[in-house]
Amino acid sequence: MKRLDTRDPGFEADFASLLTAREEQGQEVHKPVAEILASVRRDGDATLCALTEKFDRLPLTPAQLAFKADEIAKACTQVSPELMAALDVAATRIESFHRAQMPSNVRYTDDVGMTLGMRWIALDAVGLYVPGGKAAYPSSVLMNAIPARVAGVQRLAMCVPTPDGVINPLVLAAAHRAGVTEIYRIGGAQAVGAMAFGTQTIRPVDRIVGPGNAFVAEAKRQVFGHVGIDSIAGPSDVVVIADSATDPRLIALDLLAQAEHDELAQATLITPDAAFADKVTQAVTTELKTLTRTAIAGASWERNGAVLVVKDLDEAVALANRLAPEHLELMVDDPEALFAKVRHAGAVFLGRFCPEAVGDYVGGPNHVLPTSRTARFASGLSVFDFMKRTTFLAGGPDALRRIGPAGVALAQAEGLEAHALSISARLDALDQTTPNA
Ligand code: HSO
Ligand code: ZN
Repeated sequence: MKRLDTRDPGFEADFASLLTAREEQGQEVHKPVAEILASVRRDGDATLCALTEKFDRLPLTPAQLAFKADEIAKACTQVSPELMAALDVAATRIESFHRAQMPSNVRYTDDVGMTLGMRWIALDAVGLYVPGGKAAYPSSVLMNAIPARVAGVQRLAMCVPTPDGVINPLVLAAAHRAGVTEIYRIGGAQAVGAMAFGTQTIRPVDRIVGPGNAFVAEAKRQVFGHVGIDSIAGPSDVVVIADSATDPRLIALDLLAQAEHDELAQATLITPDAAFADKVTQAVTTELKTLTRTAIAGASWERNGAVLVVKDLDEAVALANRLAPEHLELMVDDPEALFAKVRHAGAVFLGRFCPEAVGDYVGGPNHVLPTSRTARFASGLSVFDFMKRTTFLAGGPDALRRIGPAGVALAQAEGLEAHALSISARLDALDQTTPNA
């Protein structure tokens, strides 16, 4: 953990090192991924079955690639009623928040008599990648799938690898609750290829979303352009701004909730109170001892953790804006006053009783958020990721008379004669039919 004080002369240099992105371990994956994608494109299901046997030790026929309805129903019965109820609380809240996001179409008639507008239309088909094993978060299935369905996407295909045939039933239950329409037991670059290009049994989709390992991320990069993709997530981070009135243990737990995700995760405390900073640091050490994921959380805190002591809360928000965190907690008396000054953050959590973990599961806003300081220009997943806009223009003779000549002039200036004639020929026709107009 790094501890910095804005009053120290070396502060700017040390802070700059916090801003530099944490690099993922370099893995040369471009070539193997390109080969897998080419093979899926060429041999379809045969490649999917062969690679699933190779990587997941699971021999399948093409007919077994998709989970059957009764397998999904059975998974739901394996989940405890309490957990099914919790899933429902989360899903219901995520659904209503994303429904509130739905945009309105634009349509108006202007002073020259043209009608202009923009219509939002859902994508036809979306593919959702869900990692296997311990990285499979049922909450992320809800966060990716529900906005797509709310946006109006009719076909939502999901791929999840099942190493040795093992699947977390809660992942299937979450997919079922979220309205996923097809689920395939495949993973890796081959799953991304199948969704992008289609195979004999899997129809292609228009956009692929969801987190994955280095191979999945690279596969998404390589199919981009042929289909849309979501942004490629880096390691997760949180900035907590806290004054001394919060229990230091609660703040320590918020930092550790981030740290336990991954050794590369980054948790940062910003506080105007140096003694409080000491207490939180001690509490982190104490709590770390009892966590099940001590090794991961400890490594993250050790390598990427930071405590910044500032002169006041205004300076705290200014630094948070420079860090452009994925998550920002405002654990202070008047969080709204600070929030007014926040410009760069993926998601903000206001108030001492509103920790990020609530937002990870049951808050309602999406937990798929811009990482690695991309909150400077990017936003979390939303219904907009599953829709596109079509603009339109409607006009008659009067409007063409008013604005057509300017179009002709610009077309001539660009040397595009057919463009100019396309407009001027219509103006001529109007002159002939209504010579006195
Ligand atoms: N904090 C993660 C999401 C998550 N947390 C899933 C728990 N499960 C990235 O926003
Ligand atoms: Zn989390």
